[in-house]
Amino acid sequence: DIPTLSEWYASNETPQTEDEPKYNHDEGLNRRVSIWRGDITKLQADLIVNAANSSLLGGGGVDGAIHRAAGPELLEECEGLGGAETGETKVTKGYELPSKYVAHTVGPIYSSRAVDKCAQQLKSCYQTSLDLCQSHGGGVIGFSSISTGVYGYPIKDATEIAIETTRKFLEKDQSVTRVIYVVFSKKDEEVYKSILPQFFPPP
Ligand code: AR6
Repeated sequence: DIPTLSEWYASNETPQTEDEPKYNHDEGLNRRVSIWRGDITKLQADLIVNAANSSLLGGGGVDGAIHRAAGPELLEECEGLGGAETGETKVTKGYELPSKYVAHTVGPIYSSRAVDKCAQQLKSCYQTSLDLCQSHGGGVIGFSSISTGVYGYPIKDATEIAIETTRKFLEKDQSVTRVIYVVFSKKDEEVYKSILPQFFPPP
């Protein structure tokens, strides 16, 4: 049972924010967003988002974990996808995973000399994943923290992009009932917890 932001805010644990809220409070939206520290391959969602590479044929990190947990049929389907460009996303079934679908998105390899381009590509990863969740029936989507591992994207910047893209999407969409940000480390959890209240403020 993963608490929603709404439940988190209602608990005695007060969120610590450095900055002023960038959006208005919206209780309906706060009930559709969660953060969860754990292994995304254990999450039961309608669609989980894999931080893949452009081959879409697996790799290390969360990609390796998803392929191991989904079983060999996932790689077979991926072999038919023909890869993807940075910022692009392609969907497969989840096979042995508890989730129905996997959206394989290709995050940017971070470069401090191309910050704007990286930001635009990362935003596209989140946007296209949300769009694909919608077109596959909506429901619960679980995001991994795209590009913030091997690909080196600074966690705070990446988290802001993840959350702002989600906020804008949820305001217009009703089919995605829940967004779960899956974080792997305590440190990443703290970053998400400090940034979420700026985009989904408490009452
Ligand atoms: N569940 C949830 N999050 C995880 C898991 C897991 N089981 N394992 C790792 N993470 P990364 P990238 C977190 O490096 O930066 C692969 O080789 C991890 O702690 O997996 O987009 C691909 O094939 C980090 O916070 O993805 C590509 O070649 C986040 O997932 C390349 O790495 C993303 O880290 C993509 O690099």
